[in-house]
Amino acid sequence: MKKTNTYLSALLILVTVMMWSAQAFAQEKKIESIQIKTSAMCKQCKDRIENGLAYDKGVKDVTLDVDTKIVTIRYNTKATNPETLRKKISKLGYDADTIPCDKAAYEKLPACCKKDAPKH
Ligand SMILES: [Cu+2]
Repeated sequence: MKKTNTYLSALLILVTVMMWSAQAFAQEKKIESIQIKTSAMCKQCKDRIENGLAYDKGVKDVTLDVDTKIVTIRYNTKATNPETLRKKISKLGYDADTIPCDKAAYEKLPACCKKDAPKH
């Protein structure tokens, strides 16, 4: 009888440990990278978008390439998602893939950052 109890306790501990690690695994951060096409025109746009996103929930880092207008964002999939990130870019006044720029935010951009500005 005593032996059975010891065996059961050991089994119980094992199961508990397994459940803990399963939980820990589920909570583990998952970092993904996404590339979003924006309507950025210049260095100012780059700063505006990078600074605008850098401190957003779940964002690990943001890099915008002015030549290709593509912003690369590394983010925690548990804290944010591509749709939220695109909407945020739109709110900053820029197109983000299929989401058009927020009109009011776009109007506030300096002339050199407007989509019809000459390349500079
Ligand atoms: Cu600009």
